Amino acid sequence: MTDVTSLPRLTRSNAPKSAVGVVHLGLGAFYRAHGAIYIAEAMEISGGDWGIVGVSLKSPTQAEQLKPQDCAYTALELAPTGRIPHHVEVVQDVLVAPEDPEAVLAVMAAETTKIITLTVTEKGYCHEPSTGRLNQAHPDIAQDLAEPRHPASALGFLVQALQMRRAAGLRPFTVLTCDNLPENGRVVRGVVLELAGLIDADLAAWIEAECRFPATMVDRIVPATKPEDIAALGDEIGAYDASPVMMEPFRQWVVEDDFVDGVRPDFGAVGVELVENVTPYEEMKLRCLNGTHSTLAYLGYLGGMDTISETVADPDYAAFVLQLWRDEIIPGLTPPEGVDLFAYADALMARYQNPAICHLTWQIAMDGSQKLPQRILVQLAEGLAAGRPMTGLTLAVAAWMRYVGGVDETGSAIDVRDPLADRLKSLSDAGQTAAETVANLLSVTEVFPAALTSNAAFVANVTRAYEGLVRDGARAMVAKALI
Ligand code: CS2
Repeated sequence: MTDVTSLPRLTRSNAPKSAVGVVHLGLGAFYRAHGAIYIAEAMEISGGDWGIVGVSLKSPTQAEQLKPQDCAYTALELAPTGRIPHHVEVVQDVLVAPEDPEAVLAVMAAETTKIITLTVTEKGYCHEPSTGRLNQAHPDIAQDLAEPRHPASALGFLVQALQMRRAAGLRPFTVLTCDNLPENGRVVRGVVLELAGLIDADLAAWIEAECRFPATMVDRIVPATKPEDIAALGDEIGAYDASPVMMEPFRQWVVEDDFVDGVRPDFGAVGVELVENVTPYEEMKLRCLNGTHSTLAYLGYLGGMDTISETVADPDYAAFVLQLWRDEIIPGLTPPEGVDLFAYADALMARYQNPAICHLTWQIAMDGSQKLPQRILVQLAEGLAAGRPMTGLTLAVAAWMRYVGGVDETGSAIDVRDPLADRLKSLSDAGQTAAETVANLLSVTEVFPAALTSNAAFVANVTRAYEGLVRDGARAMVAKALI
């Protein structure tokens, strides 16, 4: 294989840059493989000034990688049958918020900017998942409140930019969240209004009346890019792309059609589903896909599997997931109109099996304290209340508990990435017995709803599952769970 850095650097074509209409907060691989591509295609078909300025809220890495190639990049579609590189030029610039917050605010407040898209991950909303309220003790929110003109969080930037637009007599922008949260539009609206209200009550009233926060459901599997992906792509395209994105062929975007003054790219032309109510799509995707993804991530990782495709290649794990959909997840869902949930689940299995996608169980296992509530715990509590046994999702919770204990089945340390990692580890270590460890972890009220912690049968079952994982290991527990 050629030394990829010796190849010419990837660059833009001679096509003129499009004018900027979108600012994206939290530029990462997912958005570059999903929203950015839909927007690029919508512009190709129907025109419009929808170029994107990407903003990194913390790290300069994306800017360092993309700027030397004038923000062009490759989105590599990985099908079981072959690889298709797509050259993408929709990103016009990348800003790093801590380096130049004024530039970020200036572009967000520019009259030409109509939409702010966001992928800041679950924790970026600085809210308490169980209540949806703003976490005012969060250090970034404390900074936003202390110095609203020098914000730290995505919410702080939204509020200050809206303040600037209002002062300049401009219309607000649409805030389009693309994170995997239930009712994501309502969540971001709630925390923006709460933060704005603490800074300026009139501003909050204006945002409430004029701004729009459509809910969305986003879907595309985008595994993290590895150095070997960059090297292999170099051979294929004859250029060095320091920041390509890897993606499966499948994609879906369901968007509530509620934009400020109705102004948006021609999403309908490129397959975005514009609907009145996203909730049934969101629940289907969060529970069927993300719920089983997290389940496979913890049980797979503990079982020694590196990727999702490797995990579902094991017949017991595959049967276990099919059983989860059939007995625990689908019975709790109301399907979106015209959708057959069993066909949806079958298609998901094929996506998981795609051997071209190396999606690490470790990657999906990240930030479990922020993901578990909406992916697993809500449906678990609902299923138990409806009288279903829910033993599979209970095993998934026990696997998360075992995982955050930080030691795998061979005795090696697990690199647990989670905003609560230290606290979870101490709680786990403080337990002298399995029952104590489980009880300690269940006491984390930001994660576990009272409906579960007050359910004695659930507590006994999750404790038994945890003991089984410690004693027999994940593979044995998955096999035992099959009916
Ligand atoms: C995954 C998601 O990392 C994770 O937690 O479950 O990123 C998943 O791949 C996407 O939501 C698929 O749309």
